[in-house]
Amino acid sequence: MTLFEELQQAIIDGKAPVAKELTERMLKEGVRPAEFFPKAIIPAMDEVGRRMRECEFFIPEVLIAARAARGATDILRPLLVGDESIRPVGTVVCGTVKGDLHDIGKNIVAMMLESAGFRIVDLGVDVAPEKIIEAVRQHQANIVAMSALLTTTMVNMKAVIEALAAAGLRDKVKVLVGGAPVTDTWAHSIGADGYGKDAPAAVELARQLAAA
Ligand code: B1M
Repeated sequence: MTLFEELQQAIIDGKAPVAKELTERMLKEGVRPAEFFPKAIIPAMDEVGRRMRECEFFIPEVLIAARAARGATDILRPLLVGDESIRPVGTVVCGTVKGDLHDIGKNIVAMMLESAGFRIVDLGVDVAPEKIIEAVRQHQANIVAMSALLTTTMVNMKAVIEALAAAGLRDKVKVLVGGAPVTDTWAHSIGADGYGKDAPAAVELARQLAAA
């Protein structure tokens, strides 16, 4: 088993201390922080999702796996973040939409955006449209990045876009959306400026939107 496979297994098994230990060991051995996501963390959580679908895993197992993934990402976050003295490429207000508590994907996207030079204002999960409006105003953000993992909460992305328009902010910010059930077609239909299928795509799109 490779160390990436061992880390995947530790996350699936919900062994947070093992996941942390392996992450630290792999970093010492020269693995680049960005490599952990496609090679261990994302495939592990995909497997957790498959087991949840097949009713092999229930909420407690999923939660402890998520906690183990978090153990690894907490170590990686500061390493992915760029030098703070560098002028930010743009300011992104991000969060998981109202009613939705999933934050692993959103955190990865936020970390990768941060490492690409964006200033991040992360509002967390279950974020109401009003909180986003307030943060856009307060931080003079130029991008709003929303994540949704549930088909039942995707609709709240539309509510945010409508709230931005009602507050007179729609032409001041670009809106980027993503999350497992979100598609390009959905993004277009709600009037978003772009859809990122994964974190690297979100970074690419955010760069284009910030430059536009
Ligand atoms: Co939930 N859950 N969950 N869950 N959960 C899913 C999403 C589900 C698909 C599982 C399943 O049935 N197979 C299903 C949704 C079904 C649907 O809507 N069609 C589901 C359900 C039903 C639920 C509950 C309703 C279960 C219940 O209570 N009965 C409940 C809802 C709670 C709520 O939110 N109100 C619930 C709860 C939970 C936990 C709390 C236990 C836990 C979340 C812990 C946490 O996030 N802190 C959890 C988890 C972990 C999952 C799965 C297993 C994994 C999600 C994940 O972290 N994936 C998930 C199954 C799955 O998706 N495989 C599932 C890894 C992550 C890296 O991927 O978030 O997709 P993802 O992010 C990717 C891309 O989507 C993209 O980039 C990321 C990196 O590449 N991306 C963006 C994400 N946001 C982006 C934003 C962008 C651009 C790209 O631009 C802004």
